[in-house]
Amino acid sequence: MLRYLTAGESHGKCLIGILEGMPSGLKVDKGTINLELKRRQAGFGRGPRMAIESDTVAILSGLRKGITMGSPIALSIENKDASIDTLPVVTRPRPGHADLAGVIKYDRDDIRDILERASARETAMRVTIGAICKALLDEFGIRIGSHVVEIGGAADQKTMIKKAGKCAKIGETLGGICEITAAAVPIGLGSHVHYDRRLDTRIAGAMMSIQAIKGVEIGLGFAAARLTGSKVHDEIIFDRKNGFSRKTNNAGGLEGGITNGEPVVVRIAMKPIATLGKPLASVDIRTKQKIRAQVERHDVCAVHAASVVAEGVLAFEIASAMTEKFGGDSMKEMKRNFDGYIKQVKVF
Ligand code: EPS
Repeated sequence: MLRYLTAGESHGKCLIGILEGMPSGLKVDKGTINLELKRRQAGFGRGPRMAIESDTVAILSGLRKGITMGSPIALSIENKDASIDTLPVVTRPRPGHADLAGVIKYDRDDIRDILERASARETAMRVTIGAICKALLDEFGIRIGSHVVEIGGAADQKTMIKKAGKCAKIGETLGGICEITAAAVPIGLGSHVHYDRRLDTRIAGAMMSIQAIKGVEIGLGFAAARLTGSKVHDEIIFDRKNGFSRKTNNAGGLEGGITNGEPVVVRIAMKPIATLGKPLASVDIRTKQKIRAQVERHDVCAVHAASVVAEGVLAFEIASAMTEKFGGDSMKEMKRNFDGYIKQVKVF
């Protein structure tokens, strides 16, 4: 079983992560993690913070000479902007953010206590953890990739960039859709036997946990509801060399909560960033007077970043399912179990 925790505020000292359950004997390259962190910081529409930070990871435990030992891996990313104690009090909740519900639930009188942790800055640590999971998956030939499908309803890059530029000028923000794929995933990860062992359950939940994600589809997703069965389900074929496969992949690689050997395909919908340059109506939590919402430094669009984050999140869920199926103590044991299973599948 793989699990992780993160800690850290957007403008606190640093972001922290602990990844537990990685098998021993896996090579982890810090440079590769840092490249993933750089990818997360890129894309058009990002705010001024990205010019301040140059996210790099410090690996504090769990590795010796760059190789995992089976012990928990402790990670940190320093915040260059660590101004949390001097930042102004926030009393005007932003619609769309955790501000209002959070400040009431946790009984604070400064919304900053909420927004600092709710911020998507936390995703830098999830990308770090995802990068280590990608290293594990790489050992089994599994590859994760993603692309931005739409931004603000536009599907071509020129229009996306134009829209983002226009939104920046008028104090607006944009969301979008990303598609994340895992290729060469073996048949049989996850299980049909119980709700919480279904891999699609876990993937959907994990995707929804990414800040600002409001929808998740696997394969055809919502479009499948508008078609007849014969147009949706993927016909089965067999040949001696490749075994069983499908003519199409409308199921997005998952049937009954189990991977079916086709690529796992996930789409996520991100809402527009909640901080608007031209803020919406709100109410001051102290005076209860009508007022415009808080304007913080912000991104206009962070869909490219979400795409990279979602890769990391998918990598974790698939790596976790892999360790469950093939054992997670050492790479040697895991590979032996994997190879034996693949042989078994080939002669089925
Ligand atoms: C982010 C850092 C933040 C924002 C963004 C994500 O930096 P700051 O708040 O200092 O400008 O750019 O946060 C949000 C989208 C949010 O709603 O808080 C990052 O590192 O990704």
